[in-house]
Amino acid sequence: MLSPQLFHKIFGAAFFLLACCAQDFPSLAGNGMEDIILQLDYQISRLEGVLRLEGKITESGGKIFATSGKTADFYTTVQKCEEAGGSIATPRNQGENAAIQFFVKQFKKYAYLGIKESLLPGKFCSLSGAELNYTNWYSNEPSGKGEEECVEMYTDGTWNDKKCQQNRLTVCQF
Ligand code: MMA
Ligand code: CA
Repeated sequence: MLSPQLFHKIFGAAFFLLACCAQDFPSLAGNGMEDIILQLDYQISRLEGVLRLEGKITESGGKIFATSGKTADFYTTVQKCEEAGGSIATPRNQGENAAIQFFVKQFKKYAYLGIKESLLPGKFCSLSGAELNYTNWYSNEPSGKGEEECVEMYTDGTWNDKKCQQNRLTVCQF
């Protein structure tokens, strides 16, 4: 959760940025709430532009995926993503799957997904426990029969059930 301190800092930074930006665009420099929102929107899209250019974020249907470029086991990945205010990447459709696959190809490293085996071996659910509406298993996967509780994404975007202790690319969603 966003602590009041962090919230205050973010707003402080936002107003600082607003003041800077208003100098560059005097016509937009007003005191109204609409101007403030416009300025914030402008600053956010610039930051997103930089991150996209650097290959650090992708987007699908309003969801943003991001990587640190580092590898970690499944539980560390879940923790790192939560510490960043997001969650481990969990594709809900082909578009989101492709947005995650971009990093897997770019870094040539498989990534863990936010999907785990349920109490029924061979049945996989999202981390919230919800049924999967979309899957993209590699042929003859899942194959672990209760021995491979996590799911990794291959370079071609397909999925494999896998033990959770491997080092895989950290990809989070926001
Ligand atoms: C490995 C492991 C499994 C996967 C098979 C596919 C031998 O086990 O990655 O999760 O299903 O390879 O051959
Ligand atoms: Ca497997």
